[in-house]
Amino acid sequence: MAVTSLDCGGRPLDLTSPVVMGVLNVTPDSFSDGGDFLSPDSALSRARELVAEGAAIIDIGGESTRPGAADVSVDDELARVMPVIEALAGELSVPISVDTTKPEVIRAAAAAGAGLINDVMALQRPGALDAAVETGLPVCLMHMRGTPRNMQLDPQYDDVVEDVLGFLHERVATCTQAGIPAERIVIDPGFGFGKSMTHNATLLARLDAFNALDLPVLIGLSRKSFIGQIVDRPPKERVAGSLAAAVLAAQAGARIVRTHDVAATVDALTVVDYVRRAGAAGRGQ
Ligand code: 9MG
Repeated sequence: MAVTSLDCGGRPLDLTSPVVMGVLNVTPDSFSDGGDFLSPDSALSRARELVAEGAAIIDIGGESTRPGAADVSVDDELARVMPVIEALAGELSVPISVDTTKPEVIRAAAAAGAGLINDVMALQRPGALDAAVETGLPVCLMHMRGTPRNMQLDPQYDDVVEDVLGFLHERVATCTQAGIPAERIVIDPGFGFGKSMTHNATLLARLDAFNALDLPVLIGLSRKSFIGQIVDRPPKERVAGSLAAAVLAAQAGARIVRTHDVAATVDALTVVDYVRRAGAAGRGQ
């Protein structure tokens, strides 16, 4: 991978080892933690906890992207995320990512000190690409088939890996042509976003194919229904299943793991990285 560090608005995110992105949903309706951190005070203390547990970056979102989620207006999304970003940007030692698809939120969050734009629509909403270019920040381009409202209604692919890779390849080309250099681009296959159980499993089994784009890969599988259906557990009891998926992803080369369960994921990735480095150095001979 050519990119080993991201400049998140002046805060570096070192990617020489896999890192953890802590999830902070300031929403009433996210599938796992909806409503838990809706008040600014509870969101701030959760962010501090995530950093203390070892998160290298915090992803703050004000619009649920779970299947069937309702749209949120620009004003409501700004009212949810901006007080939290404004309060945390000057305080946290790690960069803040804003999970949004809206140009107005991209601009406001960047002006308030956010360091990365995490867009589940890969900057396809009208105006989003221009807004992202203006900020000069790195972006995470995620694949989604459909919209959160309809994405799980029988998604179809010819070859899920080739189709998702092709989409990301096209979005990366569009972004670089618009003025976002490759050094500022992260890609994400979008687990759970318009994918069946088989699609998700195939993407995870063949995740190493995404290294072909020579860009950092981010994955989000934490507590998702893909894990829940395998282990037959509700969201807050899917930690062990999510860790297994995070380990498989890191083994395949994923550099950023988005998770609700930061401390456990940091430990799991630390073990993966230790073993990888020992293997690379030829220790134990
Ligand atoms: C906001 N959000 C929810 N799930 C996600 C995932 O898998 N990847 C990214 N980049 N963002 C996500």
